[in-house]
Parts: sequence; structure tokens; C-alpha cells
Amino acid sequence: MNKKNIDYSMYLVTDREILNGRDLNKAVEESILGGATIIQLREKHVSDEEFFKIAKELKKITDRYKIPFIINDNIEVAKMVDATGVHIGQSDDNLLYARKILGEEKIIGVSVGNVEEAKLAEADGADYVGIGAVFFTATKDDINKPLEIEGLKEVVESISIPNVAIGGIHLDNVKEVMRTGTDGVAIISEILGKEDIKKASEILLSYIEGE
Ligand code: TZP
Ligand code: MG
Repeated sequence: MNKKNIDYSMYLVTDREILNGRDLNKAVEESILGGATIIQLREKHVSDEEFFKIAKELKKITDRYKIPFIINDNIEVAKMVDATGVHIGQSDDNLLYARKILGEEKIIGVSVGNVEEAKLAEADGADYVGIGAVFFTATKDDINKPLEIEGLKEVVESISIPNVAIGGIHLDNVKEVMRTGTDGVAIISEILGKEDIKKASEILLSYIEGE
């Protein structure tokens, strides 16, 4: 997979809590069938061993559809399953370490919340940044003050690497988010919180592509 050609437009971030017992692999497959362009496996409460097992299974699906597969916050798991890349948080402070372990061919994404963090991630060699939280969201409990559209636009305009907006993005605001010039939207609840995941993905994608 050539990392220059990655389509960030509808970036699904997983969350098994919101699935409420529904099967993760099936949910991700439905989102891909509905148009998700890149998948991030995000697991906050499991051992490395369990994370590895979940990642190995899910990667079979993303591989089948040739969709990039990113691991949240766990460089070792990303390496072991040969994921497309890893997404690391601001607090992790390990972009350079991730690059050393994973090499130049892998995607490294970094969460940023302001212009300064975005520029630093770009200078340190991040392949893309996730900018957020744009709006208030109940899906993550430790977010900073939301950037809103103005703040997002400032960050988008400060860098030249690919970027996605994250946090509280739904049908009623996704168009104005896309108009900031960002490459895509990273989404949990507007896709995985819906009963018909394929349909929700199709609808969201039509809003994204409408811009
Ligand atoms: N990082 C910043 S906000 C967020 C993450 C993982 C949660 C996004 O979830 P939703 O449901 O799309 O607001
Ligand atoms: Mg993190």
C-alpha cells in the first residue's frame, strides 16, 4: 500500500463500547461496504495480547477490501500484525520511536489540538494528523475545549500534511467541517452508534462527497 495514495475522507475509528455487544468485525465490514476509506482499531481497556488477537482478526477484513488499517496507540501491536500504521496521541510523545520501530513505509498519525502541536508533528515526520476535538463529544471523556470550526480551520491551514478532523462530527456539521479544507473526518458514533452501519456510512459519505 503506497502511503501517498491513502484516502482519508471517511476514517472510521472503532469503539466496542458503542457497539454494545455487536460484532466488531462485522461492524467494520459493514462500514467498509458503506464507504469507509480507512480504519483505526482503538482499544482502551485490553491487554496487549488481547489487542493483538483483535487486530489480527480485523486485519483479515481490511486486507480483503484493501483498506488501510491503523492501530491506535500500540506500536508493538502495529508491528506484530504488520498494520498499515499507528496512530499516537499527543501525550504519548513517541513519534520518533514509532518511526524507528515501524520504518519509513508505515503511516504514523498524531493527535493534535492546536497549531503548535500540528506544526511539531509535521516537523517530526508525521504522515497525517488527527485534529480535535472539533466539537463536544460524549464518546471520549478527556477532551480539551472544542476547537469549533474556526479553530479547526486555523490548524488545517497551518500544515501541509494530510489531516482529518475528529470529535462530535455528525450529519448536521460534516459539511462545514469539510469546507475548512481538511482531507477527511474521523468518526465513531455517527457510524458505529447507528443500527444500520452500512446505511449510516453511505449517508455520511454522501455528505462528505457533496463538498
Ligand atoms: N479523539 C478525539 S474526539 C474522539 C477521539 C477518539 C471521539 C470521536 O468520537 P465521535 O463519536 O465521532 O465524536
Ligand atoms: Mg492515544
